[in-house]
Amino acid sequence: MRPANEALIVIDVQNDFCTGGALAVPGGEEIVPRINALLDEFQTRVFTQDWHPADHSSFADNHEGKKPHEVIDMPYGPQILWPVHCVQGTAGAEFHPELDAAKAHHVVQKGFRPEIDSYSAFFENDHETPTGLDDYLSAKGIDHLTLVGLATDFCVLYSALDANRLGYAVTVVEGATRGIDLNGSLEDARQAMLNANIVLEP
Ligand code: VGL
Ligand code: ZN
Repeated sequence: MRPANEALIVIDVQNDFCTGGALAVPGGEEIVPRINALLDEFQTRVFTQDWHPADHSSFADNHEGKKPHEVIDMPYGPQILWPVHCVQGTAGAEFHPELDAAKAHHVVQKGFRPEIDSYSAFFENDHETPTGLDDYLSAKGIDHLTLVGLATDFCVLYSALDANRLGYAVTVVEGATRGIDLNGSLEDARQAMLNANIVLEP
């Protein structure tokens, strides 16, 4: 068992990010057994859940003439457009059925405001509006986070960088992540995490 100052953060292991899902990450479901094994090592386990309304501004379908992976300018900066995914209350938004989700102590739902996306477990994409996770962890005296989940180059990356900026020691278990890899984003993500002194474990 890890000490009480450590927490496991399981990012977006949801059906829509697994094979057959609306925004499938190659091999997304392969990480589930590894994550289930890790859960028992940690005294604090937090899961995040991408949780969008149907009219969410990150969906290409909600922008006339736009296709997934095109980039638009939002008031908070550039935003990649995605296929409709993880719509609140749909099967695609549920955790993968083999993930031991009952072991979560706290679930952070994010991306529920139509006008702003939220990749990070800590802040929306304006890098300002907090999700409350920092307060939750700080109140427990947690200062070391291990991150796993989907996708390495988006929600895991943003969560890891924000956690690092907030002063947590951050480890990403790469073998328990999978990436989308848009235009080299997976290698860029690895470099950004290494530059921030985030520990990448196999
Ligand atoms: C994610 C794109 C859109 C992720 C979520 O979980 O990495 N990526 N929404
Ligand atoms: Zn999303």
